[in-house]
Amino acid sequence: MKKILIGLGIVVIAIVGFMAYKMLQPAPEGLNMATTRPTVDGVFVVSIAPENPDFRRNDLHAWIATVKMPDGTPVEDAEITIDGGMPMHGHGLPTNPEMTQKLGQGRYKIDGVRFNMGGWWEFKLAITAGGKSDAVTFNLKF
Ligand SMILES: [Cu+2]
Repeated sequence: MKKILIGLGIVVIAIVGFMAYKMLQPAPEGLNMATTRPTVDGVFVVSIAPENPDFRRNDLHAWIATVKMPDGTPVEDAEITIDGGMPMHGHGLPTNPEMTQKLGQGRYKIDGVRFNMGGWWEFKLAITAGGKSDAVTFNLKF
């Protein structure tokens, strides 16, 4: 019985240690931090910016995504779904952000965003417009 408990203790310490190690790893070098990027297949060019640049970690806040064609034409009537998370922690976004408003000129409001931890986040947008779908992943650090 004692041996089993010691064994269990070792396993727990190993798991906690591994998680702490993963959490404390710095983000990989050379991450592309651009906030304007072409989508994976080059269908759209997307820019993102927080609606209020002074938001603080843990604030529930909004982002504005601007979707254009590669020639700069704004993309209207796009549908956008949002995903993301912290790759080094193995968890997703703490909320389910949604595109709530089409602001015109290719601009879309994404509500319900919250980053609850410091570190490297991926912010992923899947975009459908004009019968075409493509996706883009932004890297963010807080
Ligand atoms: Cu995390």
